[in-house]
Amino acid sequence: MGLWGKRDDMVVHGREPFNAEPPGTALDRTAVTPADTFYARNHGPVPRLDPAGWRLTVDGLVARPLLLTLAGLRSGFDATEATVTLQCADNRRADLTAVRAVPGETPWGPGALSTARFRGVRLADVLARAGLAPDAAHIAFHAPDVSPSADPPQPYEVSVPRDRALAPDVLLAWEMNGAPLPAVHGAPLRVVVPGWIGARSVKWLTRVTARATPSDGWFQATAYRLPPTASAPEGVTLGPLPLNCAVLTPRDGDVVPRGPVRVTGYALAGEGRTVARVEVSVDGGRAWSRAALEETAGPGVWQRWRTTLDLPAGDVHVLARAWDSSGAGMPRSPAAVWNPKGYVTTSWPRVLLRVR
Ligand SMILES: Nc1nc2c(c(=O)[nH]1)N[C@H]1C(S)=C(S)[C@@H](COP(=O)(O)O)O[C@H]1N2
Ligand SMILES: [Mo]
Repeated sequence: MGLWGKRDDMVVHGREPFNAEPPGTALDRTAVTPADTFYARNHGPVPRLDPAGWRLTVDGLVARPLLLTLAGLRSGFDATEATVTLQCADNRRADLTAVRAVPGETPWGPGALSTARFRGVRLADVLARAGLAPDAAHIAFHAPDVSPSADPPQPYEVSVPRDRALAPDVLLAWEMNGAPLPAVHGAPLRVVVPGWIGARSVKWLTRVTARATPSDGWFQATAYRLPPTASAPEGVTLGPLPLNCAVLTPRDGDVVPRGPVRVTGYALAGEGRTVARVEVSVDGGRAWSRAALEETAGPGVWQRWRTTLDLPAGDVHVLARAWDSSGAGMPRSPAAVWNPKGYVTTSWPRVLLRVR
């Protein structure tokens, strides 16, 4: 077993803070990702919180501030369970760094996403108990892990707008795949915001604060933003995820034998949507064939796809593209979505296979 209970063949981008993604061959195997295979994205050292001494504070613009124990959360609210795909804004950054360097940021492959069954309570129920004030427009999530990469170094804190926080799919979860949350995934309690960048799903949650404005923490105000453009002079705070797809096996650069080759991958539509169609091309995008797509487990949950391609000898580029249930497709070129931090890659994936 590797670091933090992960499988030995994880692609480890950093040991401290611990950042790792599963290889495509492992991610591809099951619709729900086992805990030892689930990607890990951390900005600081993993805190070890004692579940017995842990408390959740709910404060800010509320009528009745709360101080909750884990037992109080479990017994005081209705528990619910959901299958959720988490995807980091860093997923597939390697495809952008191939266009132009993204200095200082890890070139994640297509494995910075995973799917689990989460069990917990609805954030909306907890906020209802506290009594949200009318001017509470944002809900901030605070954790004790101090990130040395933040400027200045500070604990992890981000927020989501009130409407998103109150939707019934946003959970405060203590269980993942039927077991207590592992330390590296946020024990004893984490936020789960389906369909939004993983950065909003705060681990090791200790405080929920209702505010009039977004969190002014570095991870909200500075990181996980797209820089200003002519049409968005303030920059854009990342929230909902766009449609994405990737090839998982074979891997980019693999040598494969001639003849039929099984190619697999995934597609993921954003919040509230499902994937309608995935297509694959081996001739640079002139001819396309439809891949077999796994049935959806619900909006925003990844769907795996597979196809068998008869490849000629030589170097072959496999391209993939997807459409979601609203009819939206993906931009072809990674250059079209390149940004200085390399966030939210959504262009057609392209892998090179050396057919011998
Ligand atoms: N407290 C805290 N929460 C956090 C982070 C963190 O560094 N600290 N990383 C965020 C990011 S960027 C992502 S993508 C997800 C990753 O969750 P995972 O490690 O369980 O896969 O957690 C989010 N929650
Ligand atoms: Mo992330």
